[in-house]
Amino acid sequence: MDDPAAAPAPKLDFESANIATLKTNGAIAPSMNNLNATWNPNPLAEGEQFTDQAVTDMVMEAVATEHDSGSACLGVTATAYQNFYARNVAQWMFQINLGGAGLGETVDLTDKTVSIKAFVPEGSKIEAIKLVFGHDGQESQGKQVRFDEGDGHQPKDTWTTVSYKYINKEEINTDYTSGDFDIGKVKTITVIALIDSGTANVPGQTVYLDSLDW
Ligand SMILES: [Ca+2]
Repeated sequence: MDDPAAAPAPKLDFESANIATLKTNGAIAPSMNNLNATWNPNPLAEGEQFTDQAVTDMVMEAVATEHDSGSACLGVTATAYQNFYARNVAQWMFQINLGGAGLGETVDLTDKTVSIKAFVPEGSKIEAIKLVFGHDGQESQGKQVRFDEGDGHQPKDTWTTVSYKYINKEEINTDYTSGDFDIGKVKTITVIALIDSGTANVPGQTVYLDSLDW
């Protein structure tokens, strides 16, 4: 039955019925990408090396106590590791593979505003979330949506829209876009959860996600 009062369903509604399948087929997974992190507390001891694994302990599970769409959401919990390139940032990265999620092997996101709903629990150390589009080793990073204290920052413990619309690599709404990135060929959408005063690894950082759309 069509309900004209109901909001249209998002392209990907995380629900108890689909999260296990999305995990099994790799449609949702930790993202290693190229934002390398260290497993070790900082500073590194002499002779210690950074590894290339940005996420090692990610748990992805259906959560029925919170949702933006449907009746459940996806809880993602992982240790936020110190960013190799930005030493005052700790983060974890979670990837949605669009093909595995049934949204298309390569997706043209030209002129599309891609959004996901995020819920950062009160007490979480996560201070910001952003979206990254990727394909074939290329990426375009959106701007952070901030959840720490201060003017214009989003509150925790409520559903908040995190979105990114790519314009071009020079635009101020991208944090970084690689040289051969093509918005017409997007294969992955990555969610980065950041602790921007994090100078060491921070375990057990959860964000609830729901309602990917564009
Ligand atoms: Ca849902």
